[in-house]
Amino acid sequence: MTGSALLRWGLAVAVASLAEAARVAPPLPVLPIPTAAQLRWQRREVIMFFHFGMNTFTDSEWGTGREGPATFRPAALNASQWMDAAAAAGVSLAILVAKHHDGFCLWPSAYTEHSVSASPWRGGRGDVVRDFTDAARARGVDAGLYLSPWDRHDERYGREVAYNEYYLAQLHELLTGYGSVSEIWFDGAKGKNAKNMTYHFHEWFQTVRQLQSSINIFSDAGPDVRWVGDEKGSAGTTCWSTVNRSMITIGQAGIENYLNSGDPRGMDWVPPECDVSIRPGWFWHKNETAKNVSQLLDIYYNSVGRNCVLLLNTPPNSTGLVDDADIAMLRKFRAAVTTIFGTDLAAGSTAKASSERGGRHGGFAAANVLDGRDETYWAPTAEDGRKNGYWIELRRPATADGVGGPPFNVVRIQEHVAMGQRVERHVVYVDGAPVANGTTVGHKRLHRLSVPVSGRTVRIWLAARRGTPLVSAVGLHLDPFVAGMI
Ligand code: FUL
Repeated sequence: MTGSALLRWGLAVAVASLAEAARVAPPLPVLPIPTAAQLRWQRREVIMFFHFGMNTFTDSEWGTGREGPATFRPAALNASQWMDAAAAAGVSLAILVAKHHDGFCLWPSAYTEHSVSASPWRGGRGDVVRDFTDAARARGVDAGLYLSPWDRHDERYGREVAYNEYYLAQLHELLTGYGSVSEIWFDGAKGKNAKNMTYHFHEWFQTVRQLQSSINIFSDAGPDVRWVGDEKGSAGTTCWSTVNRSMITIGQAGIENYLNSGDPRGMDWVPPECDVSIRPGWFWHKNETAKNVSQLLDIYYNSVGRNCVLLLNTPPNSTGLVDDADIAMLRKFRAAVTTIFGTDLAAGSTAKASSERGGRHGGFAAANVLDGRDETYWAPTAEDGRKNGYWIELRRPATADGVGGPPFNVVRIQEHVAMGQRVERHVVYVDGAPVANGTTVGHKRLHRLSVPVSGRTVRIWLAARRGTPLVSAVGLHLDPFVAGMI
């Protein structure tokens, strides 16, 4: 063979083997898995709540239902100013309480006279839901709505069919009149002495789905998003996105622990949302003030850092505006989160793992945990776990002193939850010494270390799991607020 013939032959062989090297398929999911809408919701991480209504004017949390509509008179309601608060917090979804337990409707419902239409506000021609949804849309924020099942005003409450029909008619108004609604909140709360009444959740939920196909339905029991079981913004240190919905009765006490931790044997994907107010109350009260940055960061770590979405409430005041001080606090909170997570001290590291599905170039390499994308992930081979167990390790570039990488005190681990939640127990080692351990990981697990550590290698040991673990990210951060540096 001449030299050029040899070259042509060599090229032909190379092209043929390239064509033959079909890609290794992704592993099978571990059921249950999230819907597209649930995944979108999960990736929002922080969303906002606006409690505003009759209680804002009566200095109460639970109105009696006997308040006169004339009491509702915000002098300068401006929903686009509320969106300044949403922008300060950097959220992409905001939920408005359209009707709280007192039954007063913030939109001109055709099915009751107890609404903004009967109030002096804007001569009875105002519609807070309209202002809110318009303002949100104008700022690129998605809108959600809360419609309290418990209604202390309406005389139909207690007459099962009549009230369920009324409630459903209001759902129709809210879900057909205001464009796309991303989340609807069904609150299980009800006073001890309230009339005994069965809510027709099945009818309500199916109607919601018919009217808004990509909405997420929140209640104690989902079906899409569940309550976390407390109002402190704190999930369990073990927190599964899965539960068995059949174990949960909406509004029933005693299920809080189950909701807080979820269920590793759960057949339903219903991840938790942590609702908490920036102030002591859900509604605005003159003498209350916002939590400080360190309290808000604790809440962030205990919610977002434990596989949840944080639903943070900032109540507008009786003028119809969010207090400037609250907006300033949201801005500080956001800035703190950016300070901590805006810099990844794992950047520039190399990654290796106990094995890589399809090899180093098979699409599931260890390096995927460093690429900043949710869609890519590290997957081990199926046989891996039988040998040394599953682990992934970052090797960091040396600092000038050659001793270790820059110090960090937060370790971030993220599972590729689109394929199911798998990790049951994990340990974090720095240069061979354990620095943190925990149970579940889920969409995001944040470990705060009591003191910053340096080190060349960070290894995540996945000690127990349902199926092979799939990890989409590992990050290292320095939180100056923990270390008392700020
Ligand atoms: C609770 C309600 O009773 C509170 O007033 C508030 O709306 C909170 C978000 O849910 O169950």
